[in-house]
Amino acid sequence: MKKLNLTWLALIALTVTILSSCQTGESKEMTSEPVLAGENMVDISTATSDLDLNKLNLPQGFEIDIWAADVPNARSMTISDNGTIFVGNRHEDKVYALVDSDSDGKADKRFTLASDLRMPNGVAFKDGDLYVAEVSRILKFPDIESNLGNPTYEVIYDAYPEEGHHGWKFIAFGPDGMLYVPVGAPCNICESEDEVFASITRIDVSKDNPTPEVYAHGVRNTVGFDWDPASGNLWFTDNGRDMMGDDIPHCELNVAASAGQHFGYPYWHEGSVKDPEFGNAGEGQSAYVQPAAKLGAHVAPLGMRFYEGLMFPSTFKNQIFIAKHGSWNRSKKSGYTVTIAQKSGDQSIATEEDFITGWLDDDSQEVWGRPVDVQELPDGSLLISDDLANVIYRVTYKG
Ligand SMILES: [Ca+2]
Ligand SMILES: [Ca+2]
Repeated sequence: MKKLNLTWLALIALTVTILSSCQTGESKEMTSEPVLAGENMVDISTATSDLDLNKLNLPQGFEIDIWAADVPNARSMTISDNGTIFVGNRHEDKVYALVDSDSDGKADKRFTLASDLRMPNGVAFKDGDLYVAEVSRILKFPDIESNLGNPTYEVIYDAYPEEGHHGWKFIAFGPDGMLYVPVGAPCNICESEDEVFASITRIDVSKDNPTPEVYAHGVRNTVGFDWDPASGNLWFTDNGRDMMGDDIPHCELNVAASAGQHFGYPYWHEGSVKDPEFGNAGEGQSAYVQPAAKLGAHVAPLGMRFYEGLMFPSTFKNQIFIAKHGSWNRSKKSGYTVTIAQKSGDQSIATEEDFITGWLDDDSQEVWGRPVDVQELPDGSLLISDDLANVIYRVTYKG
């Protein structure tokens, strides 16, 4: 017996040694973090939230409910061909996949696809693969739908700036098949020698060694964009500078009709307000693209999408839903709404009105929810992510 025990101990010791050395050797080469099937999934079908949705005001005929509870720091969203919703984080380090497997209008499975990422706010889906933007890296999760329980990723680009200030990203694929990736200004207000700051870049991720190019200049910090289904033009939100008082400058809704345009930052704000510090360093006002709409000062417009569904009344078709995250330093809070911006024909102007209010109590100044992104489901209902309440809402139209 004693001899057998010693043999077993020797075998165990040898196995541990081999495993340790393998792990040490592999960890230098690994670019992905495999998760065993099942370990990364949580059943959220019975997850509940104590939010009082009766506090929210919607137009006649619309209803709002919780689509997914318990989604920590729910930020930007994208949808797969199968209807899986992917959600990024800003203050947390994870990316989630949410699945409504029984099609009852509520998510029931939450997969954690990766952890330990740096502000993985941006998510985009193309040809079966999920792309995630951290601050300086673009990650690709190949064939993600087949690997929700066993996700791996590869780093396809790692040379975006490391600056954390406005470093979190919204990403999306354009009609040209390129991935559009903004790089925010690394400051409240500053002029940078590197043209990649305060820009929207695009990058061809189908290439082996993709290199980004600047598509739009003078964009302080966009955290949401989409392409007009009619014109193909890129529309994007932009967050205005701080420390010029409560009411200027406005945050913006912009249209980029072609590559190479300049949208004013840091020289001009909201199209017509010259920056007191940097204004004289730039061109005259007419050198810069005017915003399509002024959205209010400090309201923090983030996600925006053109509505292409059939569930809502036809007047909503091809109009723009905008999630306003809300002010952080205005003396009286503003934003904390979802709005609808109506285009004026093919022109690059729009008028805006409230679609959902009530997350902010104007009298008490208390806030219980902050909309981040909007995403249409195949049935035409609309999802809204909330990184304060840690939920995703679903808006339906009952008529
Ligand atoms: Ca379900
Ligand atoms: Ca501008």
